[in-house]
Amino acid sequence: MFVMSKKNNVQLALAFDDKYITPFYVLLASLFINNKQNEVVIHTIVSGITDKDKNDITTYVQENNSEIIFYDIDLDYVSKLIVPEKDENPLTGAMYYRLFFPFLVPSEVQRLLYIDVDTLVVGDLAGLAALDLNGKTVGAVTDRDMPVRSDIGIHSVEHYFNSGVLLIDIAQWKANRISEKALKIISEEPDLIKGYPDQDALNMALRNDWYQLEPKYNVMRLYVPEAVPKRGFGSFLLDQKIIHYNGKKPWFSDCEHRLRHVYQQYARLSLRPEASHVTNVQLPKDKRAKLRRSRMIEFYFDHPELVTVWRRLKALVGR
Ligand SMILES: [Mn+2]
Repeated sequence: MFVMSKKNNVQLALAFDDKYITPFYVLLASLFINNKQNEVVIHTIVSGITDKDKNDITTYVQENNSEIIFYDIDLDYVSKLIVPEKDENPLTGAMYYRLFFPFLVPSEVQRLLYIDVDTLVVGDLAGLAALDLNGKTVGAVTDRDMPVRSDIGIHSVEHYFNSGVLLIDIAQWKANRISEKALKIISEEPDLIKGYPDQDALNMALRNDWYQLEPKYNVMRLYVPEAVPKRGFGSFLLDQKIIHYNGKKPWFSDCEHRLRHVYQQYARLSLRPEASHVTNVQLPKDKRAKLRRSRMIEFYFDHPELVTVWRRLKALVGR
């Protein structure tokens, strides 16, 4: 007799404001396409969208056999927290929403997987949701893009994590008062914040208390092997779980993430196919040159036959 196996349960947390509703839809498309075998519950904090938007989202989630819960937080409180200006990657107060989930989710939720909405879920998340954290409060991936922060006791690149994917042990997070500590740093010691405020503060609050996840759970710009040609990405992607467009976003022409085209693919499969459009960005001269250089390197790796041509040319010239 065929017995239906019990579906694996994945408790996800997503937070965004109205500026990110389109990438949110693209993320949902990628999530549902790759997690049909799981029972997915989506815990959501959102601001600036209409009730109709919420209804549309709920309908879409239910059509995909999943559940979504919206939570309200004190937006006045959040609006008082600092939001540093970063011209290349504009920040909003929504980055702080992640700190509130542990107090909002139902008590039966023990494990919560928070992911940014500038991500795509390209694999099955069941394994991650059930991963052993070796007694640590969160699981996260090292962020190699950030400078070493010896001033806050983080002496190696390895020991600073990216806050875009956080596997959270709820009970331990609450017991160790991680949100309280992070919020205190943000509001009382703003001089310690050098990079992304939520991420810096969480790295301080969770120092030596996070479990290093494999890069496939948060595939940032620097984690994509440059030398893999684009046509070889199919097999590379099979092993990845979450792509994170940290830095420049894939809907802008100056995105440097090697997997930016994957966003366009999922956008076309989403309820917002127009999201596959890439907006052209006018860059200052120096940045234009830098981007052109990085595109040329990609072109070189995408066309391995060029290597042969290049060698032959050099041989002809005789040097
Ligand atoms: Mn992000």
